[in-house]
Amino acid sequence: FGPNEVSVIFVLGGPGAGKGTQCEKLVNEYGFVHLSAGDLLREEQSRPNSQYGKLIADCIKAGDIVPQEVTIGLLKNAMKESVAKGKTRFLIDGFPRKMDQALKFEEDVAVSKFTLFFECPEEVMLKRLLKRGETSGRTDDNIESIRKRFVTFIETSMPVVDYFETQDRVVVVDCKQDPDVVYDNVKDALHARGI
Ligand code: UP5
Ligand code: MG
Repeated sequence: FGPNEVSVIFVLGGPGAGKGTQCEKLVNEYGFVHLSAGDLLREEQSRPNSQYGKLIADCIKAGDIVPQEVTIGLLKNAMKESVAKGKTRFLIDGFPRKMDQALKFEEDVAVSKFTLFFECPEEVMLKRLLKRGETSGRTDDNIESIRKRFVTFIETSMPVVDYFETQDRVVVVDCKQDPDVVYDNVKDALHARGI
C-alpha cells in the first residue's frame, strides 16, 4: 500500500496511561483499526520459531525498545492485511517510542495526521500497572520492570512527542480520571482535529 492510501494517528503516553483502553473505545465508535505495537511484539514473541522471540522477550522485560526494523516490519504487515480488507484508518498505539522509529516510519510507511498524547502522572500509572500485574501475566508488570519502563519513557520516548510538538502535531489528553471521563477528553481532542 502507498502512503496516501492510509490514515494514521499515533497514540502515545507512558506505560499504563490507558492507551489500549481508550483505543478499544475508539474502535467501537469510530471503526478505526487499532494496532498496538506492544501487542504485535508479544504475539511475534510467542510465535513458534520466531527468530526475534528472545530479543523481544529480553527487551520487554528490561523496558528497552526493540530495534525498529522488527517493530516496523510487524506494523507494516498488519497494516497490509487491513488495507487488503478495505480498512485504512489506523490508530497506532505505543509507537513510535524512539526517534529513529518515528523518522523511519514516516519516511517509509506513512506520515501521521497527528499524535494523541496521553498525559498521566507517574504515581497513577504505577498504581494501574501494579494492579493489572496481579492478573495480566505480562512479564513487565512488576515493580522492577515498571521502573525501567518509566525511565525509557522519559529518556527515549518523550523526545518523539517533543519533536512532533515542534510541528504542532500533538493533541494532549488528560487521563488521570475514570475511563469514561478520559474518553470524553479523547473525543474532544479528535474533534479539535476535525475527526
Ligand atoms: N486503566 C486504564 N485506564 C484507566 C483509567 N482511566 N482509570 C483507571 N484504570 C485505568 O491500561 C493499563 C491498566 O490501567 C489496565 O489495567 C486498565 O484497565 C487500567 P492500558 O489501557 O493497558 O494502558 P496502556 O497505556 O496501553 O499501558 P501498557 O502497559 O500497554 O503501555 P506500555 O506502553 O508500557 O506497553 P506496550 O505494550 O505498548 O509496550 C510494552 C513493551 O514493548 C515496551 O516497554 C517495549 O519494551 C516494547 N515496545 C517496543 O520495543 N517498541 C514499540 O514500538 C512498542 C513497544
Ligand atoms: Mg497497551
